Amino acid sequence: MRDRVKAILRRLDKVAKQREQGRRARARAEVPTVSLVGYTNAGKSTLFNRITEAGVYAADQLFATLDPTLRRIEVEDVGTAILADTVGFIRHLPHDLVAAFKATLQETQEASLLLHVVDASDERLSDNIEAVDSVLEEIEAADVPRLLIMNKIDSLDQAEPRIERDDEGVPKAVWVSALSGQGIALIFDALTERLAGTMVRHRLRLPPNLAGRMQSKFHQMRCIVSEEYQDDGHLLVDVRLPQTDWHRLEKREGNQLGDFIVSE
Ligand SMILES: Nc1nc2c(ncn2[C@@H]2O[C@H](COP(=O)(O)OP(=O)(O)OP(=O)(O)O)[C@@H](O)[C@H]2O)c(=O)[nH]1
Ligand SMILES: [Mg+2]
Repeated sequence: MRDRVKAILRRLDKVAKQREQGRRARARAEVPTVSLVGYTNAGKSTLFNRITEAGVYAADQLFATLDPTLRRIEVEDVGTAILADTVGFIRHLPHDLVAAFKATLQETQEASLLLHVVDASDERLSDNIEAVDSVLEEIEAADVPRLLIMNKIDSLDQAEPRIERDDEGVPKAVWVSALSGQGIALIFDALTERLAGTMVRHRLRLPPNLAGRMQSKFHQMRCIVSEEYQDDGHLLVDVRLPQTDWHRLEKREGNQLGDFIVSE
C-alpha cells in the first residue's frame, strides 16, 4: 500500500508539472480558464461533455488527447476559453490528500471562474455545498469568482432551466440538466456575462517593502508586461490582467495597491 501511495503521489506530481506548463502557455495567451468543481457525483463530467459538445472546437483533437480533462470552448464576446473538469470533492478530506489535491487543484485556484456544480435533487444539497466551500477554502481557492450550477433539474418536480441573478443583476446560479441538455445554452449566456469583463493595464511603482512580495505574486498571475528595479529600490512594473482579478488582488492587499499607480 505504501508503495502504491508513493507511486500515485509521484504521478500526481508529474501531472501538476504538466498542468503548470499548460497554464503558463494559456496565461500568456490570456485565455480564461473555467473550472468545474463540486461534490462527487454532482454531474461535473456529464456537464463537461455537454458543454464541450455544444461549443465544439474543430481543431481540438490534439488538445483533448493531451489532457482529456481540458477542452477549448468558444464563448460569445469572450472568445476561446478553457473548460477544466476536476475530481469530485468529498467531506473530511484526509490531510495528506489535501496536500496532493493542492498540487492538482492549482488550476482551481487560478481559474477565472469556478462553476460549482451541485446535484439539486440531493437532499443533502446544502451540506454538500458547504463541504465544497470548505475544501475550496483549504486549497486557497475561496476567493475565485463562482457561478453555481443547479444540475439534475430533470429529477425535480417543476424546475425550469433559468438563470438566477443577484441584486445587481449578475448571474449567480444556472438551473440545468446535464443529462437532458436543458439549460446548457443558458450556461453559455452566463459565461459571457461573467467573463466578458475588460482587461486593465496599470503601471505601479512599488516601495521596497512591497516590491518583492508583489513581484512574485504578479509572476504567479503571469500578468507582468515589463518590470524594472530603480536605483532607490522601488520596482516599476507594468501589469495587464482582467479587471476582476485586479479588484480581487486590490482587496486582498487591503486596498493599498491603487496608491502606487503611476501614469505611463
Ligand atoms: N438525472 C440526472 N442525472 C445526472 C445528471 N447529470 C449527471 N447525472 C448522473 O449523475 C451521475 C454522476 O455523474 P458524473 O458526471 O460522473 O458526476 P461527477 O460530478 O463528474 O462525479 P465525480 O467525477 O465522481 O466527482 C451519473 O450517473 C450521471 O449520469 C442530470 O442532469 N440528471
Ligand atoms: Mg467526474
